[in-house]
Amino acid sequence: MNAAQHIELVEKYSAHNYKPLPVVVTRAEGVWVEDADGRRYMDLLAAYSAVNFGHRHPDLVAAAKAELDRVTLTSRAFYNDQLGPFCRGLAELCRMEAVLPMNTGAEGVETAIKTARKWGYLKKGVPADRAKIICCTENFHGRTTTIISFSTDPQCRDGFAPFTPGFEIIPYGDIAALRKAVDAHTVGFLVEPIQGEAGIIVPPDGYLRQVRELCTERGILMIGDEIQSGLGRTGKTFACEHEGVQPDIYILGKALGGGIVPISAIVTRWDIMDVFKPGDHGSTFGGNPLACAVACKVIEILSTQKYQRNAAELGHYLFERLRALRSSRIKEIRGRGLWVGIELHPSAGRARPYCEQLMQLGLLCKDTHEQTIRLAPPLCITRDELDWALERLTTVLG
Ligand code: IF1
Repeated sequence: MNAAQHIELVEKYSAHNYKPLPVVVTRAEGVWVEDADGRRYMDLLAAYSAVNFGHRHPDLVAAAKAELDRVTLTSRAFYNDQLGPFCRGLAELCRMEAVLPMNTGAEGVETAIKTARKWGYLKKGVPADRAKIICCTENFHGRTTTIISFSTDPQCRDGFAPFTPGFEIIPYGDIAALRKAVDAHTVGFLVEPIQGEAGIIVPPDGYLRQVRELCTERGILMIGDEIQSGLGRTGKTFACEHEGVQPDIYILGKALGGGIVPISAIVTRWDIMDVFKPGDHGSTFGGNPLACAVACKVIEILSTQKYQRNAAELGHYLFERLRALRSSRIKEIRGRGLWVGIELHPSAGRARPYCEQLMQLGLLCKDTHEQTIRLAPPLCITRDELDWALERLTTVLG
């Protein structure tokens, strides 16, 4: 089948959450993907930062293949030989003590919510059923019914009520609003260190440090959703590191599975994780040997700092070149490392047509919130490949 036939088949049988670009990927390697009509594109979305180390990273594929020949899934009713090394490696990477593996990012967020609530009741003495978690406007933490209960995006919420109570929304980046919202029933503050879906929104300098101090002072858990911002994307292993901050709970996902298998996790200290007794929580695939084998290799790669360094160096170069465009169409260029949001002036029109033009020139990127073009290449991108992309970005946006 050609691309048009594939698209027709998908449209006939599958709903999806947004209108994809008309590209049917059949092969992928590094930063490059090939479509059903044999066209080649550079992937500047990296599956929303799930493909941080490039498509089909050879070491990750090899780890998956080796495990496929041994064992792929056992229940958590007994152990497997990949789970321990994975949990140790991830705890050490996060400078924490305890890991609870799940599968999707949303499951990781749900697990963090359950952890914070139970910690509030057992350790903080919050009255039963009264736990409150504070979140931010324009947040994106996944699409389960509880998570969209605290979304401020009507499209994420419309038609899915009734919603889960126990959440309060405050403006992102506003430490005074957080100070005002914390009360005796507050158990946690769930925050993206940089907001992804909202358009790569970097908070004011010092915000994360102030959040850390306030959470410590008021005895609430700082819950860092690093599912998209983490694992090298911003030029450091975690986005919180840019302010020298460690949250009480990390939520990780996406790139943890190398873009090969879904795996997510919460990572924290035992004085928080020990609120769970065996049987309190779990999942069929959580901690499965195949995903853990790949994730172990991801953690090994991250420990070299190779991709964090590349994201920092080429991210700085990318920003410099984009800012040099001095394009009347561009209102703001935001982000950190190899994670960029290019917000267009309303007068320039919506971002989608620019993404379609870029696609015609061989670049795949995604618009968000109408006016912003998101760039998030795999962190393995070379300077020559980035120059290839910048030539095309200059043609379309210059
Ligand atoms: C879609 C957005 C990005 C996330 C953060 C949790 C999750 C995500 C910070 C949930 C997932 C994905 C989901 C995908 C598109 C994409 C996305 F546009 F939705 F918002 F990346 F910005 N926390 N983000 O970014 O993880 O359950 O998907 O594994 O749903 O449209 P998941």
